[in-house]
Amino acid sequence: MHHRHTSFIDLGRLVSDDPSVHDQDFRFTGADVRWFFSPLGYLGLSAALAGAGERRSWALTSDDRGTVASDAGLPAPIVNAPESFSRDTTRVFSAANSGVSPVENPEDDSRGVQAVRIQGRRFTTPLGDLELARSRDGFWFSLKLPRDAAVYGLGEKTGGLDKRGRTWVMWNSDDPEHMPGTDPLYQSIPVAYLVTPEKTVTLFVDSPATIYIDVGEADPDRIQFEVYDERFELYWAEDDSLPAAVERYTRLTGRTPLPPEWALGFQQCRYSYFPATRVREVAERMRAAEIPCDVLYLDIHYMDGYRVFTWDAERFPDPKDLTQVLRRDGFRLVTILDPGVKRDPSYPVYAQGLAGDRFLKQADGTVYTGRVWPGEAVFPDFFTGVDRQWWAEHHRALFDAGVAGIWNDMNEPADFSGDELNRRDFTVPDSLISKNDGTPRPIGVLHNAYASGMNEATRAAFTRFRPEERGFILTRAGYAGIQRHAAVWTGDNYSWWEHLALLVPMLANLGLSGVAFAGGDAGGFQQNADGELYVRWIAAASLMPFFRSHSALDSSDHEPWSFGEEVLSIARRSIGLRYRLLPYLYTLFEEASRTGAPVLRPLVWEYPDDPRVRNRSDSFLLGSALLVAPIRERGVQERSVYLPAGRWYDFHTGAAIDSPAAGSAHLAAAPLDTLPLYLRGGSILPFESLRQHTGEAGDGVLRLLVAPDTAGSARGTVYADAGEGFAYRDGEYLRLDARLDPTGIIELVVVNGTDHIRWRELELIRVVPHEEGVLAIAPTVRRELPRTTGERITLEL
Ligand code: MIG
Repeated sequence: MHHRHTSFIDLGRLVSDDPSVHDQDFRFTGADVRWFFSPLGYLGLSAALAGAGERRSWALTSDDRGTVASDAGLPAPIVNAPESFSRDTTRVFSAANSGVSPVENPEDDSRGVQAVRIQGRRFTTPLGDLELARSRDGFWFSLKLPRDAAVYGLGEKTGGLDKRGRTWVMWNSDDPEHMPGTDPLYQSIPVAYLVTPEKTVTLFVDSPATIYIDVGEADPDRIQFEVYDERFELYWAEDDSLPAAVERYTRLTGRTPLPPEWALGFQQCRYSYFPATRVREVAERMRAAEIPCDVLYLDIHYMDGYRVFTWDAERFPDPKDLTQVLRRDGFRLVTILDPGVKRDPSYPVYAQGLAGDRFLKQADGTVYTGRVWPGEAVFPDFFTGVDRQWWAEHHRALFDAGVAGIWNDMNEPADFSGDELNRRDFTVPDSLISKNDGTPRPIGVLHNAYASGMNEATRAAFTRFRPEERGFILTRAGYAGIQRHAAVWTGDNYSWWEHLALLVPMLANLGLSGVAFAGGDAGGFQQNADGELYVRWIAAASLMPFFRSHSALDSSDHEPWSFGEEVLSIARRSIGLRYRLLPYLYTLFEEASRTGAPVLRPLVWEYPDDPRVRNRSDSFLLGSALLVAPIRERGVQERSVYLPAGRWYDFHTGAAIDSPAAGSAHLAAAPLDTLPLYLRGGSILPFESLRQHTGEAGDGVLRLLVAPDTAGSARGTVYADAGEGFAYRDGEYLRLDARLDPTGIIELVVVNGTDHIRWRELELIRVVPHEEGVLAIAPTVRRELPRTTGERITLEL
């Protein structure tokens, strides 16, 4: 990756300032600067070094690429001609360097303090001021960062919810030993939301090269970007709210497609389950122990000598038989894939790839050989369409065997021959060349999109071999827009309480960055969980979008039964709660696929005016109705839970808690078997009977838990369909809106009806205090489920 350098070049003279020649676009010596309006309402800045060609954007959806010219009746993107500016700035401001002029401290000191002189152009735009300069390998720009703005987004980052006060790096890195403060990690999503109570400003920088983003670190009043690329596009928009900004951003970069319902079930993984008999044992044990579960994983040991798209004939003599046996018992099998292809002339994937010129090369034209699990390995050129198609074709070996989903690992890409100590360089050399669909480019400027190309290829494989299925892909690395192709897991965490706590802000910001379908290895990947950590983690992860338990090769077992009877029975209840709430979760995923709204939300999403939630990530919201407050410390049996204004119901007792306008902290009892969980007054929550996997029919009853607010009103919605396939696109789905008014009348409206759902009856339950929890109470009203479009029913509750 690019390490930060200190040379900045004057952007140069305007080559021509005749406005009739360049309109609002400027050509400087050395760079072209172009303004554009995106049809989605972004003001765009496109900056390119002279001679930099067009390039494919890995972030954007294909139908959102168009731009309209500034003369289409839209305001001028800049208010006056660009002015020159020159300023000295220290890279990091600290007590140690305060008062030290940059000139006295021109190079790195031991703490990384640098002094740089930036000379460039300042533009005044309708959205604020922007400073732009050329750097040796790309561009630097900065914008005003209001003091009262919180900064969210930036994808998969460590740290708190608000990313202020630090410089973050975009560079996909494999760091299996990462700490709660490590940066960068596996994903690079360069979108930032500057949020004040009045408005949200979105800044999205479209470049898959190294980007440093200084969020008010060197200068608390500026957000600064250094892009190590010959060109980038900045998308800049202003919205009234964070949800509106995320809706706009996900219209630009795409949304998480509706997953098959089974992918929302519990998933059990291990590095590695083998041989086939062991996998069957795990499946049988799940059923015997009554742990609801839909998915088992095969990690790298299923392959023949770590050759991708092969099976180890001894460990898995009949993979098709295995998937069929598992399937009869309600399990899907997901297999891992790595990009590295073993360098072995007798291995067809390698031989054909070599013959077809499918691998990354060195500048001298020879194929690059690195080192991954199979030993010497070569790396497919995922930036090139025909090579992606070639990769997709090889999935036949897995799909023919009945594999249901693909897990793409190591796709930063990790390369063991890189620098083991500096994980940013634990990847292929930047100088490798990609054919890049006919415009060869060094990998160093495409790096962050490598995994996006791989996952796009996997999508193509589903389209090719499983056209009737929605497909399930899980990826470790990715770039902006990755949500269109794959779910994301957060890589190699540890069985540490700190990593459990970290998941909340990390997943919240991933969700705001477009990735609704995300989760972290429950129980922790590295090292050994004890029963307490495991059970607390399972409780929290049960209510996170992607729910998979995993553990490393050299760790002890992390299955629900690995920690004794007490843990097993608590885990059974936690996982069971997820299954009972699947109608709600599925409704949230449908919303995410349509609007981009995250499934896991920071409190600030729902309570933008509450200053006490602006940087709060000790709890989260699942959709808008449930507040989850995980236990994130050892030995703790209670915790403080902040409840924003309004009525809340303790999910375990039904007790109502009224939080005043300013919000209030509430002391929650949290013995080992209790996750502090609150239902928001004013919501109507869909749930159903317990199933052991999503292939079961259940008892045929859809239940709505009605939780009135202080005024006695509530509303909610249910989306349901066949759970797999695409018939929903032709109207085969149920959308039911429910509304309780203060007189106690509940109105149900079938916005869209279908018969192709698993419920026949509807039960309405009004939340009342009950010592066994709000789901335990007797039905208030039970009747046939309305499922004809336009049907409207009123009932007294
Ligand atoms: O370098 O395939 O993050 O989930 O179990 C380790 C073995 C490679 C890293 C993944 C992890 C997976 C492991 N992989």
